[in-house]
Formats: sequence, C-alpha cells, structure tokens
Amino acid sequence: MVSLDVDDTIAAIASAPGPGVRGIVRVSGPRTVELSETLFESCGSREFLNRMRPTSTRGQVTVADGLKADIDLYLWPTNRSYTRQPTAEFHLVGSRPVLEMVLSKICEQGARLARPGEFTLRAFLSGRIDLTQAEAVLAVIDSSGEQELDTALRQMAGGLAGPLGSIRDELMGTLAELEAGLDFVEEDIEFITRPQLLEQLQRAGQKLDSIQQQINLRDRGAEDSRVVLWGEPNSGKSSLFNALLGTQQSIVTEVAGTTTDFLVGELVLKSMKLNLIDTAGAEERADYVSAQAQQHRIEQQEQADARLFCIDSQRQPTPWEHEQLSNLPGGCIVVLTKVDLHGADSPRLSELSQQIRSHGFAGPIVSTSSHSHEGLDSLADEISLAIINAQSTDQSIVGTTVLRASESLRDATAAVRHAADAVIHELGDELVASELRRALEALGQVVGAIYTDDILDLVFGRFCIGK
Ligand SMILES: Nc1nc2c(ncn2[C@@H]2O[C@H](COP(=O)(O)OP(=O)(O)OP(=O)(O)O)[C@@H](O)[C@H]2O)c(=O)[nH]1
Ligand SMILES: [Mg+2]
Repeated sequence: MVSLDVDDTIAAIASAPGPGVRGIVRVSGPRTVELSETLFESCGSREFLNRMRPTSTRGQVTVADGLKADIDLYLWPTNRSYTRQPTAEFHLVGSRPVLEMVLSKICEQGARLARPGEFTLRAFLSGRIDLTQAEAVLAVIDSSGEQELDTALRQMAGGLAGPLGSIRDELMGTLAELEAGLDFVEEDIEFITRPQLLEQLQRAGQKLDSIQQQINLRDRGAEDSRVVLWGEPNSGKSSLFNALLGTQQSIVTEVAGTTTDFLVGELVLKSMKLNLIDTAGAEERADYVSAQAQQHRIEQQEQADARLFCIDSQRQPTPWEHEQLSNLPGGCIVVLTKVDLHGADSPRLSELSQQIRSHGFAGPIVSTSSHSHEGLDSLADEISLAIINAQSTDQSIVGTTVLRASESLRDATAAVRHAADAVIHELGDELVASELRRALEALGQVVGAIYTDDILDLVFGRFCIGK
C-alpha cells in the first residue's frame, strides 16, 4: 500500500544492492536540514549548511563508537528538489553494513524508512512529475537494453503526457464555453456556435486517435507479435489468411499441399500491428520440399504469440488433429473453417466443439467462413485478446503505461465521439457537457491529474526502495 503522507521525513539506501564503489543514503522531508546538521561533521567551516541553495560538502558521520565514515553530503535545503521537499544525499563508500549504520543513525534522528518508490511518489504528489513520468523512472531503473532506456527517457521527458495534456486543456476550454452558455440559457447568449463546437470535438477525437496509434506502435510487444495459422492440408488456412488480410496473397486450390513455404502478412487489428503467418499443411511426405515446409511450420508455430489451429468443419477430425488437440500449446484458438457449407447453427458444429472440448481444451473455438466472412470479427477479437494476454505475461515495463493509458484513452475517445454525436443530433448541451466531463476524467487518469489509490499502488508498488 502506498503512503500519501508527506509530512514525515523518509530515508533509504538509494544505491543498487551489491558491492559498488559509492553508496548513497537518501533523505527527504521537512526535517532533512535539521537532521543533517545534527549528524554531519563538516571538514571545513561550521556554516556548511546553506539554507537557501543546494550545496555539497565533504565531512564525516559518526556511525558507531569511535567509527566515523567519510561522507560527501549533497543538500537541497528548499523545495527545489526532486521531491519538492528538503532533500539530502549522503554519498559514501559502497559498503552495505556502513550504509546501513548511516541509515540507522538518520532514523534515530526521527526519519522513518521509505517505502518502495516513495521518493518518486512524493515527486508525483507535489506535481513535479506526472504519472507517466513516474512509470518512466521505474523503466529507467529497470531498463535492460538501449532501446528500452531510450523509450523510458523520452517518456520521462513528457513524450506522452505533453500532447495528452494539451488536448485536455483544449477540451477544458470547450467545456468552459459550453457551461458558460448553459448559465445564460435564458438570455439566449451563445458562447460557442454549434459548428465551432463540432469542429473542436472532432479535432480532439482525431488527435486522440493518433496518440492511441503512437502508443500502440510504442508497445514493442505488439509490433513483433506473430499469429500463426496451422492445421491439416486443405483445412482452409490460406483462404483464412487472405480473408483476414483482405488480399489474395496466398495461393488457394482444392489440392492438398498447396502451400509449401510460409508467408507473412501484416494484419492490423484495433490499431495493433501483427504479423499473420500462413504455413504449409502438416503432412508427412518424404520429399525434400515438404520436409523443409514442415520444418518452417514447426519453427513458426513455436515462435508464435497466438496460434490459429484450423479444422475443416465439413469432415471428422483426423487422428493427427486429435493428437494435436490433446497437446495444444498456450495462446491457441481453434478455428472451425468453411461453416458456410452448413450454416452457423448446424448440429455438426456443436458436435465438433464437444469433441474438441473432450480433449480438455478450454480456449476459444470460433466458427468461420472465408467465403461468407462469417465469424471473422469474432476471430479478430479473440486474436487481439490472445496477443494482449501473451504480452501481459511478458514483463514489459513501459508496457504498464501502455495498458493503463490505452484503457483510459479508449474511454476518452468514446466520450468525445458521443459528445460530437450529441452535437450532430442536437441532443442538448447538458449531454454534450457531461460526455466532455467523462472524457476529461479519463484523460486526467492518464496524466495522473486524477488518480485513484489503485493506480498509485500499481505504479509505485513496483518501485524498489530508495527511488
Ligand atoms: N466453402 C468454402 N470453401 C473453402 C473455405 N475456405 C477454403 N475453402 C476451400 O478449401 C480448399 C483449400 O483451401 P486452402 O485455403 O488452400 O487450404 P490450406 O489449408 O491453405 O491448404 P494447404 O496449403 O494445401 O495446406 C480450397 O478449395 C478452398 O476454396 C470456406 O470458408 N468455405
Ligand atoms: Mg495453403
């Protein structure tokens, strides 16, 4: 549980665990200056603590009887610090026991141990950084590669919060004009004309769409996500590939074994970009081309984030299909193909589904037709769900922002759309205003202007102590 209390003085070891040349003990809160004065013995003048400007001074702290540690003290005595509270850092030799002794001396003077992420939480609560930046701090601390670090640093600089903040300001302006008009209904004074209102709402909607797209692109997981089609020869994989992509890229014939290589197409679902991969039907022919095709099929399937196991609904499952159904890997969707041949509610389909369930498969079963396009929308929904599930198990860091922001952004965009619809259908300004308020609330959640304990727990609970 995060603590929203900022009146006490907190302290923690802020350097990474393990042996390091330098160690840091960080202190922040109202009693920081007083506490530093008591503990710190300056090597130079007595008036080492300037109470107005940040200073750094060399000196010592007595950590035990007869034992002094050499310390560089960095002091931010006013609210011009990271947390916007007086803050000090004791830099000393990176020995864990010595750092702990200094920390316990500081706590004896009335500071309490900081909780994970509490320094950054104070920075957030004081308005110094927004929630997306707080998440970026976490990402910088945890980043494992150069690209991840780059993304995190850009986010820290307000990459996401900036444009969202300006849309929010604009919508706030629109709402103010609308509400001013509501106050003067009797006098028939109009602060904003209908066409102006509509234009402002539509512009905000477009901007929100483009931010959503940026966020989706930023979500490195989604870009590289792979969705693989696999199944018996002739089960309709290539037809489904073409139908989902709206192309004729993959060759379709009535001859089993048509696809002998794998084919990759770009599939855009709910503004997520995915790679859809068609593979050769599983079969055991002894020739070289077929052996290569089978090798590709197996490799593609192993690397997939979501798998569409295609079963031809017009015939009984084959022994190979039965065997596969008993060992389906995670992220699998069973697709019953060619349902146009017997209609969506034919007893044939429920019978087939029962057979599939009897193997213990609990995932989605979707009936589709590549000819009539029946079931393709439900399939698209299941694919995006499978991808989101695959990503959330992948501990992507800035991904927490993406997930949280996407949800609130979707709410905001929907509310702006409803507001525009209400204007078009002349449904009254009260309704438009209430949709606008909903949009503002959702946007506020992204930038952290409005925050709930749940969101704070989610973000700050993941920090390590001392940050
Ligand atoms: N009626 C109907 N026929 C389909 C449908 N999908 C595929 N077919 C037919 O089934 C046959 C095989 O389709 P493909 O898409 O080539 O099947 P595949 O699984 O890619 O086959 P291989 O590449 O040989 O493994 C073709 O004759 C298609 O026209 C469908 O939804 N409805
Ligand atoms: Mg094929």
